[in-house]
Amino acid sequence: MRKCRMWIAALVMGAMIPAGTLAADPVVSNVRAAQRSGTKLVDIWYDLSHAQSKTCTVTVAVSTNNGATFDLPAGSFSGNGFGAGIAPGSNRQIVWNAGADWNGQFSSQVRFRITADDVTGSMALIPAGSFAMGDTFTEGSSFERPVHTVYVSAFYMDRYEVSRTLWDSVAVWAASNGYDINTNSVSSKATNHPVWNVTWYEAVKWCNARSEKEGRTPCYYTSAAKTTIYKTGNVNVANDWVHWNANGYRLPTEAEWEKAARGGLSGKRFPWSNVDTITHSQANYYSYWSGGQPYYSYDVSPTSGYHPSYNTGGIPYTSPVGSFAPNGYGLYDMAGNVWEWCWDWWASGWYSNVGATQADTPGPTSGSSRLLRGGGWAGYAYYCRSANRYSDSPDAGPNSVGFRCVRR
Ligand SMILES: [Ca+2]
Repeated sequence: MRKCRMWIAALVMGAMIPAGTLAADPVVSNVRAAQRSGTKLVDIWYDLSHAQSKTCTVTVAVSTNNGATFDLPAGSFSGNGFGAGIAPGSNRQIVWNAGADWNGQFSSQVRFRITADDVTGSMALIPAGSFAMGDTFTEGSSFERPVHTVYVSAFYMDRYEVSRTLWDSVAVWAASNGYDINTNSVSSKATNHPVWNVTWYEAVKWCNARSEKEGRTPCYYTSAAKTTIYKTGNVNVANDWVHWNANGYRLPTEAEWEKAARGGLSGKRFPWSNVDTITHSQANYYSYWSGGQPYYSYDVSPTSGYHPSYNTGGIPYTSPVGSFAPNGYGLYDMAGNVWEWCWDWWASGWYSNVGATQADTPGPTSGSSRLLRGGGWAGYAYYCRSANRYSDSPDAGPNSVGFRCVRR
């Protein structure tokens, strides 16, 4: 008979320093870990240095196979050495609640990878973890339910919708490097406004061009063999034609988008934390009124119709990207301004499918339209809810749809 054993043996691996580390990159060293006696908590310590003394965002990945892959969907981390704003120094501490993530397990093959990132620019780190996806208010369409738990690995997301300036900076390169997109492929109201008139196909090709321009590995290919980079035409790239773990840019999956929009909060209607209502000081949307008052109880705009500050100069009434306060992850315009293309095929009953709860789910394997999220300048408050789902044909380029990118 097998005796009761310690449920886990926590061992250690050293710091993960990415290939091509630059002199100014943060350095993690002296990683140690041990299970706290009598508990299901694991203490992880490390030293952090940075040539320019920058604070870093620190994340943890867990391997259960001696570091071959970091396969455990763990997200229950805390401590003064975890998360954003970690200052360089010795003996930074992370506490892993392994009982929450991996209860009852025993292994001598556990390894931890500590990553410190000093990125403070145009992308925000969305930490790994599970979240409740869907309509917790039971007020949206039936396809926003059931609410289900999804684990999403850590990723970076553009803080802003892709602006005309950003589009052009990549599109100039793309046009001379084999892509059939260019600076004239899309429309915009001004250089600091989001692009629109962008199809799903164009957005995906632009992601690849942005990757190649920066020397990153593209994510999208024209077959499962992943030998030919997707650069031209309208190709319905399949889930298994995507190099999901490449370091290049791609569209967010629907699950990534909703986790990011919620900003680390749960059970909130919108991306902000203080209230479950929306008004024009928070987002660029259309306040739909009926009988002299807003139609939706959670819409508290004092004026009906389009956003009064941006209802000028002909449609679309977009606003400059980042015109409103960011959410808890530092992301702007996750409600309103332009709808944002996501990766996934649309399927109305998807949330009842077992695949919807798979870690890092890429969504259905087939369909005829692709997901849109977040509402837009012409959309009602209803569509700005973080749980709302919409879709359009991938070859459509409406005047209220744009996108933003994510990457590993
Ligand atoms: Ca938006």
